[in-house]
Amino acid sequence: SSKSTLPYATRAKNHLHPVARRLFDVAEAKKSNVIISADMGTTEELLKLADQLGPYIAVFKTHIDLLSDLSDSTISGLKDLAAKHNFMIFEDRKFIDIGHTVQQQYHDGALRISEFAHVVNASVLAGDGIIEALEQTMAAPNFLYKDERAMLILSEMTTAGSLATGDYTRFCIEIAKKHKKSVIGFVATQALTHFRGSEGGEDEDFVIFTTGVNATTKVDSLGQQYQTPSSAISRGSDFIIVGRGIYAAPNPVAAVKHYQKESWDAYLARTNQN
Ligand code: UP6
Repeated sequence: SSKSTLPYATRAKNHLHPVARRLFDVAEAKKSNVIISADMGTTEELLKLADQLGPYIAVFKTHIDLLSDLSDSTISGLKDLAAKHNFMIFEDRKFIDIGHTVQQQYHDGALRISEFAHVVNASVLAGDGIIEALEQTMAAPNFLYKDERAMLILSEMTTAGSLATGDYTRFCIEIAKKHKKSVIGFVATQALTHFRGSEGGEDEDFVIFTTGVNATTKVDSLGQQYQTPSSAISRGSDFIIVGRGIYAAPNPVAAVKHYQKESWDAYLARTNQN
């Protein structure tokens, strides 16, 4: 089969990377493979959403630069809620620059991403130097969060006309294979194993985070394209990322429970557990 049919618990035991192990452990413990895309404009809204939805999600995804009032209390509030509800944090920064610059953007700087985000993502348009640079920072002997940080390569995008396809996506896989110390997987619309050919290694277990998920809507007015939770999971996504489908619903808690159930059921079906 071209996508993982193993339970999260098994993958948690076998994975080489501590951050991937923790992701799978959290999913299994909470019976959730849902990531909320918390695209809020203020700290108050962000923390309120994290506290409300925390029990039902595996990961809280931020765009920390959307906040008009980012401060110490944003970062400490997020970290406290992550501990309270046992979720991980993914900063969807989409790093894309020369190595020297992304190191500064990741660590310290205005956004202090390395302090709060267990997972970040990067674009490899400029080659694998960006991955080497972020890996260097994550692995530095004096880095406070050593072994608690990892990254995903943005290997496909959900917008109409995306250029991240075909050979570009294939290149992302090659880079990921060479950087297993820091790269645990991809942001993609599906499992990427079909790109790898027959040699696709059994020792590889890339985690797939999938954006562009909505149970009721197909597109937005700016090129976004959606698939449903069960479509994403059945095509090999491990964690679905939902923004407006949950936070803009009349009742976000009811919505997150709906997404949690649909995508967990799809996971059980894919892994033959039901
Ligand atoms: N995102 C995408 N598509 C991509 C990459 N990232 O939608 O290819 C991000 C967006 C947003 C979230 O930046 O934070 O995922 C999707 O939000 P939505 O569910 O409200 O459309």
